[in-house]
Amino acid sequence: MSDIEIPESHPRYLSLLTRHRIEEGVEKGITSKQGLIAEGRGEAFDYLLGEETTASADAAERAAAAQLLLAEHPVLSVNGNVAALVPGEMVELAEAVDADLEVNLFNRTEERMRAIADHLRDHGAEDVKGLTADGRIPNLDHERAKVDADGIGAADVVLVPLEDGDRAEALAAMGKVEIVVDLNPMSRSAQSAAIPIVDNIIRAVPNVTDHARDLTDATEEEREKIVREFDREAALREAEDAIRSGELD
Ligand code: PTJ
Repeated sequence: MSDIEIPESHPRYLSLLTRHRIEEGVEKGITSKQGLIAEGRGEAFDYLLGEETTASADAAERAAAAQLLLAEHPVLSVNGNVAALVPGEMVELAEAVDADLEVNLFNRTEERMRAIADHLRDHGAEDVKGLTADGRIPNLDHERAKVDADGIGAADVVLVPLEDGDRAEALAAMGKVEIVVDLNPMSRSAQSAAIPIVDNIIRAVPNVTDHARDLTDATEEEREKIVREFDREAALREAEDAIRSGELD
């Protein structure tokens, strides 16, 4: 048993756990009501992908780990869904790749910003960025453009899970190397990413951390080779093919 009263052997365990966490996120003021809708959309794609990490998603997760380890200033962006679903896992990933955590919301309110920062601290985060909001993403309206100048503003590599398409495109246009986690390979976020991870965030984040730990002793050349050999077009195509054909690898 985990944090819900359902045995882990239940065939829909992961889906039920995910729903439970999102519901709890809304109750705690962390997740927006729109987050419930986003989760439903994600679940539909996950169902079509067999609710497991495909070989191509695993390759993207390894490339993401290598890219984060190569970065000068990596930042992991956290929204209301991510905070509800994988708070401790995001803190662990930040530690494994020495990245900053920054709260960055589509529907920004000061209350939710604070609640999410507190929630991350409760899960072991020491420093949480996002509340200073002294930087801007160009070409977005005021509230949606806010970032920390020394966080996402100064980052060279950004992990943006479950991101809105406009903001994903605007961040990519700023020249950031963008790693996106999104179960919809056709979304503008996935399409604008240097490394699109088409997988459930619940599986993706711990797997990126495992790869990062595995690559701790790898040389810079080895990490660069993994990033270079990752084929984003093929990853997107394979995910879309799996969804459309119903044939999983
Ligand atoms: O907390 P906020 O205010 O920043 O808002 C967050 C949401 C997610 C509500 C906001 O960014 C939003 O509306 O996003 P969209 O446009 O609905 O996009 C979310 C994308 O994430 C969709 O393509 C979903 O398929 C995908 N998604 C949903 N749940 C998961 C997921 N991808 C991976 N894992 C999931 N669990």
